[in-house]
Amino acid sequence: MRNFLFLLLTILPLMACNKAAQKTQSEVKTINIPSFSADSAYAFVKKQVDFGPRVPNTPAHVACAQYLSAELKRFGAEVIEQKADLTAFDGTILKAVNVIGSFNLAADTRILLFAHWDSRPWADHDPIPENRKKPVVGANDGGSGVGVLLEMARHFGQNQLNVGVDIIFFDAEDYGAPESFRGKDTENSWCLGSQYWAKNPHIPGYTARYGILLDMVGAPQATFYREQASDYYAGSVVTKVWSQAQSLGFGNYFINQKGGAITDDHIYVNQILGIPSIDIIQYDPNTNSGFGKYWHTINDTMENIDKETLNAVGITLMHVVYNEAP
Ligand code: AHN
Ligand code: ZN
Repeated sequence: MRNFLFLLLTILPLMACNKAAQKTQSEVKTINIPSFSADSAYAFVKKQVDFGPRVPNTPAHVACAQYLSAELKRFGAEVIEQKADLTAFDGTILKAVNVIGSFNLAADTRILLFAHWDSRPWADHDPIPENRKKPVVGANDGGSGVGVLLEMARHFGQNQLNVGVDIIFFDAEDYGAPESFRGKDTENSWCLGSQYWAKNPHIPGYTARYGILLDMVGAPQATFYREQASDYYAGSVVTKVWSQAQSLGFGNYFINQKGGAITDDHIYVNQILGIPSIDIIQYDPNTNSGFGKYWHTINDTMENIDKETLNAVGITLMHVVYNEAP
């Protein structure tokens, strides 16, 4: 009896599939999802790293902003460089630039994709004390999310989308107060670029169906758990992305379990603009920080970027975006 039930349970879905396969070509809605290239995404990460650390108020930072803007334009986006003087926790005025690229501007339904592009001025989690005043190269922390989004943008310009997509590269995310700093409101010393944009969106009244933040999406065998604020504000978006990943065979990267609660750019997009937004962020339960062993160290370099991880995130998000109905 149990065998029979088992057989029935396995055969029934197969029969259902078969029926779908018998549909004529015209009945089946075919969506062509352009093939995300991990090699290309990797090259976009490397290009950023080659400028040097993208620390605000440095020539490398100015040059990289220019590069990001030019690349988005080259891919056919409408680009806005949103400039602002932002005050850091220590009083430093940061010459910040949020780089915004829009595709399919006529579409009312919009998806927001974002990552921070600046790198941290101090590797304050480096195990070697003398490295802690050096800047973070930020191949993973900053570079990886932007690299994946640039590769997606390359396709957005060439393959018709059903929805509008806005890509924002936020500045001044990683200028947050070090743990040694004893001051008030250190929590809000992070994510200055996204806080500014959420209070001053590039289009007054801007909204989107949902937002997806990519943060540290390039480490070998990275694991992405359901970040707690993402689940609170946008649980259905988390489920959409994680199940898409699962069905593409990337369930070893996207773990369908509760992760940490992270202060990141998505918090302000959720709280200030009310756009349900999630954070795809590496979570490694086996490290102290939870962010992997090279986080905020001088070893956050290209040697620790893996194309397989960029591939898993990029292909998953291409499916999510191209499957979105208007
Ligand atoms: C805090 O450490 C408070 N948030 C982590 C956000 C972050 C830093 N992402 C990359 N670098
Ligand atoms: Zn960081």
